Amino acid sequence: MARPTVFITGATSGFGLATARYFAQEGYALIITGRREERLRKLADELSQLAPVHFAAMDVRHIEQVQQTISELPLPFKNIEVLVNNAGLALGASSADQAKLSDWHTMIETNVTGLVNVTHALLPILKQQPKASIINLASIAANWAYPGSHVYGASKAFVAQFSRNLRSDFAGTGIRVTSLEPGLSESEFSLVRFNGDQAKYNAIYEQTNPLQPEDIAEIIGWIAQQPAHININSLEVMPTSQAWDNFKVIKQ
Ligand code: NDP
Ligand code: 8X3
Repeated sequence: MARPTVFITGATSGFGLATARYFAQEGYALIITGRREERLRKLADELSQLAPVHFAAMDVRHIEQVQQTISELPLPFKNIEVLVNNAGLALGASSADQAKLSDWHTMIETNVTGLVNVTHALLPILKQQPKASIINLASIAANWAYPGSHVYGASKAFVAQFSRNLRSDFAGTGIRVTSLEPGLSESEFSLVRFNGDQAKYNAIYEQTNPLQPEDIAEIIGWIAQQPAHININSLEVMPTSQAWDNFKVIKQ
């Protein structure tokens, strides 16, 4: 029997890379994507000992690249059962009035348009499977406001609501949909957010024992491997060191 295939966006780093390693161990065929082709090639070399791997460099913001990747899939990789919509980023954490408009546009184009591009392009394939999963990486920032989150959190709120709406459309079909909402997690995410500033990266994670990409990969694998009659609608996960703060009241 053909292996089930998982399609992962943003597999060059962090959650996506750990998820590729996880599914390779579980006997899936892998389609790994991202913009950094050299990293994809290296990961494909590593994982092809365990599983069939196809890699394609693509930018999720560009629908023609997404469509080309899908149209050029080799036959053994067409049986896509799991889509992990993981590619995404935050840029900056200053207050809204200090933020760059170009950063806002990049976050919307990647986290919203990119995720929508990949989902739309893969739905015809996912619909043909008796059992399929779309696992969307939202964030705790979708659910909770915090200073400096502005467009990042709003883009992830889109992901969470889009997931619920897809879930409504596909209720009773083979397609399950999940919004996965992690909190503080150690990855290149914070290097990207702080424009490569290692000191800021260190400050974010020090003494926090944050979630690791492998933690999230295992959760993604668990969601995908639920029996066909179970849909995990949403799942918020934080390290034990993280929790909510009080509402702030500004005395005037
Ligand atoms: P990383 O920065 O480690 O990984 C992000 C991945 O997204 C990279 O593989 C990157 O690949 C890819 N990516 C970014 N932009 C594009 C693009 N335009 N086209 C294709 N791929 C792209 O971050 P994480 O692994 O931590 O984050 C993964 C997801 O999880 C993101 O959506 C993030 O918002 C979300 N998340 C992260 C949390 C955290 O604290 N780390 C917490 C909650 C959610 P490349 O640069 O090669 O294209
Ligand atoms: C990333 C988690 O806390 O930086 O999605 O918003 S946080």
